[in-house]
Amino acid sequence: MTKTLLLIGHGAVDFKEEIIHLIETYNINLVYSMKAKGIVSDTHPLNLGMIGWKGNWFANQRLKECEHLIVLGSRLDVRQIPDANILKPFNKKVTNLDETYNPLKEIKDGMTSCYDCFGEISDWVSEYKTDNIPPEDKINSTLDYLSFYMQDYSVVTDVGENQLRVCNNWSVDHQDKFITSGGLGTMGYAIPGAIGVGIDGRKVIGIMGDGGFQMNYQELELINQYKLNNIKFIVINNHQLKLVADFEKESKITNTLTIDDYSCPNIEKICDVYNIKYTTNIEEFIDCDTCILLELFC
Ligand SMILES: Cc1ncc(C[n+]2csc(CCOP(=O)(O)OP(=O)(O)O)c2C)c(N)n1
Repeated sequence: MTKTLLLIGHGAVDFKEEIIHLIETYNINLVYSMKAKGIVSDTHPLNLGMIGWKGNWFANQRLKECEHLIVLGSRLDVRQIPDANILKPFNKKVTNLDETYNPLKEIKDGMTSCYDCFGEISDWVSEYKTDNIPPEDKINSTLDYLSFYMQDYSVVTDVGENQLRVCNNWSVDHQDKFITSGGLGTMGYAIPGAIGVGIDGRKVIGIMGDGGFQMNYQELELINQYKLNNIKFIVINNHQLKLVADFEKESKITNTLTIDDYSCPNIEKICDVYNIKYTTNIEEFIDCDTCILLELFC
């Protein structure tokens, strides 16, 4: 029995139903790249989560261990496959369906030839999906808790560790509910991005780090001006530009200015001048019916 795994990227966005049909028919696990989050609900038992640098530990494990990786709509970006050797162990076979033909279109057209590449029904499946690293992390648990109680909200992430925390711990049931700048990696995106999503009344939460917050917090004035009470914000304040700091450490770069030479002003005071409610209390954040900013320290 071949250990088969399906990896989807954003190119698969229009094929939600077909993908669900395939993984359920062949009983295979699914992993995804960042931009494909939500195409298949995070609560689907065969969905193991996001792969890549700081992705879901278990999804990455399965990526390494599988014998046949079927890739659909993903460019196998360096953040997803940082080391091409991941694709080599066990003489792994990689079928990139994008490069050949569009199999799901064929399914839509009533053809069945695409099923050939899936082979036999697999018994190499797992429903285990919550093993993020570190599993006991308080911020990750808070995001998980909030996503459960705020399912009617969409999330807009900034760039950095905060973004990856959301990818791994904020459960979404639809692609439209997860908005991120993806490969563009634009810090400062979360506040104006959330305004863009929420301007017509949609409930939305912008989630960012303290670095990203400092790049565009002047846009809070727009919230104040137009009384956009359907928009909320979370700032994960770790007093550093964490993602780059981690990258520098892993690359053995010793002058980590992202930690040592970085500072952040008092976010509560900034909220005050923009007339935005501020809290560190999770329940107050959930219950509040006006715009509110939750600061989580770590
Ligand atoms: C405009 C811009 N400048 C710099 C970067 C490079 N960069 C990517 S992540 C990151 C750190 C982000 O720090 P913060 O917003 O505090 O989030 P954290 O990683 O700490 O969660 C930096 C500097 C970028 N992506 N965009």
